[in-house]
Amino acid sequence: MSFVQSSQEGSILTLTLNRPEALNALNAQVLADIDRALDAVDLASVRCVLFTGAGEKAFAAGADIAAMADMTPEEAAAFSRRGNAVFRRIETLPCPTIAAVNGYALGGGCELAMACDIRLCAENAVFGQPEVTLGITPGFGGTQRLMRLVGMGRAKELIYSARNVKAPEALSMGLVNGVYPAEELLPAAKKLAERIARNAPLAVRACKAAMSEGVDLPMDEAIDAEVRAFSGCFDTQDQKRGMQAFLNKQKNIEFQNN
Ligand code: DAK
Repeated sequence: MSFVQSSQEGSILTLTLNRPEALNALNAQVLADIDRALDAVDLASVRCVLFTGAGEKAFAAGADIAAMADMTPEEAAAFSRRGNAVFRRIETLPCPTIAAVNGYALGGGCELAMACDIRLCAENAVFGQPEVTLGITPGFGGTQRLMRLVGMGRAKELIYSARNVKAPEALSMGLVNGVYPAEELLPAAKKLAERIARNAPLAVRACKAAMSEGVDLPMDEAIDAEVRAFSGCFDTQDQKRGMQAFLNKQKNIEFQNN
């Protein structure tokens, strides 16, 4: 049995953390199951991956505190490396990812959402990095990704104070891109995923690669990343399809992933 449910509709793959009795807390098995689900992503047919949580209360309430309570520093380092490796895989997945945050996204749950390209949330969502209240630091990328998303000052305030942020504030600081009534969250996330999936998939992936690579580079090197992404598109049939369709005034073109 897996703690991650995988279901594909068309080219949209939804991965649902499925451990609702512990608010989808991330233990070693959940991380291994996410890793396995990522192994199974077939980029020939998947154009966007959605992450969400089972149940009405939580996306993920963090790393599993019971599992961490008695870890030695060596075990903690291994757990952190493991979680970081899985989240980095999510972040570097070639196709776009969307977190549909349906409730608590605390600690590792917030970090999982931040490893995705785009975050949408339900009105009941709560974000936070409560680790310092437990005597630890964020361990799955929170000290690094939060400041990149909301700026250094806000990230430091939230991480040092362990203050939780509700959906409207998360929206105002750019941590999420949209807030929806709970029942409209998944449909909205799927609608966005479908809109992304209608575009040339290799071009979308090249945009992701250029932005992900460029964000930490000096501008001249970042622009080189864009030149590589842009020129690479001219090796694809989809560039020819897309431009010919425009020139022929043809609408609703189907891109082919090549
Ligand atoms: N871990 C394990 N179990 C959890 C959990 C968690 N993070 N969060 C909730 N649960 C479990 C509860 O223990 C409870 O289980 P039972 O008692 O029913 O068996 C069940 O889920 C329902 O939770 P509550 O009864 O507490 O539900 P409430 O609605 O009253 O409260 C809550 C919801 C989300 C406010 C509350 O559960 C809560 O505060 N949860 C903990 C949130 C939290 O502190 N999360 C951050 C975890 S720390 C690192 C690696 C990773 C990390 C750090 C370092 N290294 C190795 C360096 C990451 C750390 C974290 O994510």
